[in-house]
Amino acid sequence: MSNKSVRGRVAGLPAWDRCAVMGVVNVTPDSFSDGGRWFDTTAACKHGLELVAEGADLIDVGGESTRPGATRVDEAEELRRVIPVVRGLASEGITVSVDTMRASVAERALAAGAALVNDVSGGLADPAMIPVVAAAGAPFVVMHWRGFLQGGNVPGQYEDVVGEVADELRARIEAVLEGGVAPDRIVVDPGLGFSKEAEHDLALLAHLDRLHALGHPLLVAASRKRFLGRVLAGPEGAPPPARERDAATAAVSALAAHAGAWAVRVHEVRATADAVRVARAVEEARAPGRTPDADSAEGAR
Ligand code: PMM
Repeated sequence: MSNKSVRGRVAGLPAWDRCAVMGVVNVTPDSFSDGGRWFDTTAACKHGLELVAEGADLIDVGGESTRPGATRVDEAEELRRVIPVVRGLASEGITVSVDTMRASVAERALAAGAALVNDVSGGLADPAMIPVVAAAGAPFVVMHWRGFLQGGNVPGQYEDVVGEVADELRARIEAVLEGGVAPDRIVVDPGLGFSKEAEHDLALLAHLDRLHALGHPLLVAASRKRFLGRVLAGPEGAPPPARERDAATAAVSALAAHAGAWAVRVHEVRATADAVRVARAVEEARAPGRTPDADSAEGAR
């Protein structure tokens, strides 16, 4: 997948002919940009359905905030938050991803109808995660988060952030493959904002081609993140609050789609749904009739 127009396909998920839109439903009281808004099952399911109506292709359901300083929720509480929402959305025919670092939550979510496991620790948080995902034959998002083992969002020190993130992701991919997850079910994610400063996030976005060279579809999750606040504020200004970063998020969605990302993960779907469609139309104008996935993997099952 070194060609930037080839975004790949993930076995076990539907095939989209453009960059997919992953809408976020955080069933948490404390996530950095939407904490507390969908903190009950009914509100969370309703919000997921709204995001699909606005153009989301899949919905990522999470029950634990990873904001700096957040304390971990216990397993019972995470299950209580996540499982009914996964079940509710999956029963509506929606493709659901579960955002969790716990194997038990992943396992129960897959049984409740989730199609994809999104683990921000890349399988490091829970040694049972990779075996559970492998046994279920589920697709798995491997995200880069160097600080995880050092206790969370410690500031990252990088000489060459793109090269180091690529190398560290390669090592995680090898571990996940060794654990029995099929190569065509692995998605990689640079982990924007996770132990990274604004300059690191921007460098990664500028060089998505080097992450594509890892040979797996790429998920880009820039939505409302700190680096966008920094860009919008300029060197001296105060960053706008998270919920005023949606236009900037949509700009990143267009850039990521144009660079060949498989999917973008966003809180506000409508503008990003438009952005990825415009990116697709421009691609089509460049090479009429050629879908980006035409020459990769076997497609949805
Ligand atoms: N970021 C957050 C949560 N989950 N999952 C992936 N794969 N990549 C990310 O960058 C990521 C994530 C941060 O919290 P949010 O849910 O409020 O965006």
